[in-house]
Amino acid sequence: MENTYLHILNQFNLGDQVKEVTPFGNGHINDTLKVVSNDGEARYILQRINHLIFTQVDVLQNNIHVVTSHIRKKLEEKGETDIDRKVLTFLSTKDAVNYYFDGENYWRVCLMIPRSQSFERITPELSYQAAKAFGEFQYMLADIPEGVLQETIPNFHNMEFRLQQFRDAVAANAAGRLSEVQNLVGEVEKRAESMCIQEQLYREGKLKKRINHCDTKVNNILFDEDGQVLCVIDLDTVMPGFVLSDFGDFIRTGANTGLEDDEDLDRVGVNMDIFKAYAKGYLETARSFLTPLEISLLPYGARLLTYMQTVRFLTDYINGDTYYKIHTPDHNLVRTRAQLKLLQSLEAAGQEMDDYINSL
Ligand code: ADP
Ligand code: GN1
Ligand code: MG
Repeated sequence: MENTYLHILNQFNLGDQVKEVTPFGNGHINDTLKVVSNDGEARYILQRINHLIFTQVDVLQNNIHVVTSHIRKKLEEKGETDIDRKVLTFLSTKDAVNYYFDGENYWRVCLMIPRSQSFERITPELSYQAAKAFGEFQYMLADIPEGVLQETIPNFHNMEFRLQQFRDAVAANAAGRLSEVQNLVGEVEKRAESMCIQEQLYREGKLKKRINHCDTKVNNILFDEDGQVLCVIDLDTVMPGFVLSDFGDFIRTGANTGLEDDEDLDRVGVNMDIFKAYAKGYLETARSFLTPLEISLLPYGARLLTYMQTVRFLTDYINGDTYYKIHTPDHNLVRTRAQLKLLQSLEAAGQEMDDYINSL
């Protein structure tokens, strides 16, 4: 084991001896490691925070503290049992701070939730359970007063802002890749106006902001041994935004019959069973606080988040891969094509999705 990990872990109030530290998870942004104690039990999760992306680590860690404390309090009020498995617990350092800066990198540690599992592959049942969990998550956080949670990445899911970044990238053509992506640029531009209606509705006072998770992948939920939801994890992007973010991003990631970076576009399409299970579960826990306009926009949200991801991957490709971790030189281009194919499939399924939402 690298000495640096030991040095970092020593800054926190761990309580037991560390045996090994191994990579865990497959996120595009932070580095996640599993910490095994001397008795062979995996007890902690160590994460290196990507501070080039989360530039205000204080803000980030404070948000997470607010969110986990708030959820813990709600669970206590409800008389829940086993609360330590239903909300994340972050450790403080010996200086009573909730992260450690080693002069170069920022680190945090949380308790590994015992007897938990996460899933990389989806089923309709998991989709339904995840939907209820993310709906409940939004519901529990709805009464955090405005201004308490900050945007950990400013304008994270603001489509107008993402388009501006995209257009800046096109204008700069920093990596000289523009000529090979002209048709993709056209696909983005032809949908641009119709994809910015949330910002417009917000300015008109017709849509409000709510606290969203903003990374609603199925692997950001922990389940117990019997497949029952324990808790929502990966809280870096919990922030105020539009409610479609969470619905849309789950459909984008969960209801894709292919991979996010599938090279074979024939595999990419919409799995309607996953969509339906998610819509049903989500409305069961979220209908009480959603407006009719928000409910009617849910299928649009699926298209919007897929479009936004298309724009973000393409922007990164044009910029020369400065944001997402890549595994091949054209990874962001492959991702862009796969997201665009998914978007086209979602567009084709739009009516069926609307009909289903109306039937619920
Ligand atoms: P990222 O997606 O940025 O890599 P996550 O916080 O989602 O980081 O962690 C990656 C994976 O590690 C999760 O999908 C889950 O399987 C596992 N994991 C993370 N935190 C915990 C925890 N506290 N207890 C158990 N497993 C965890
Ligand atoms: C990033 O960390 P990860 O892989 O869960 C990204 C999301 C994107 C996603 C694409 C902070 O999430 O917004 O949707 O990649 N997170 C950040 O899969 O940019
Ligand atoms: Mg994650």
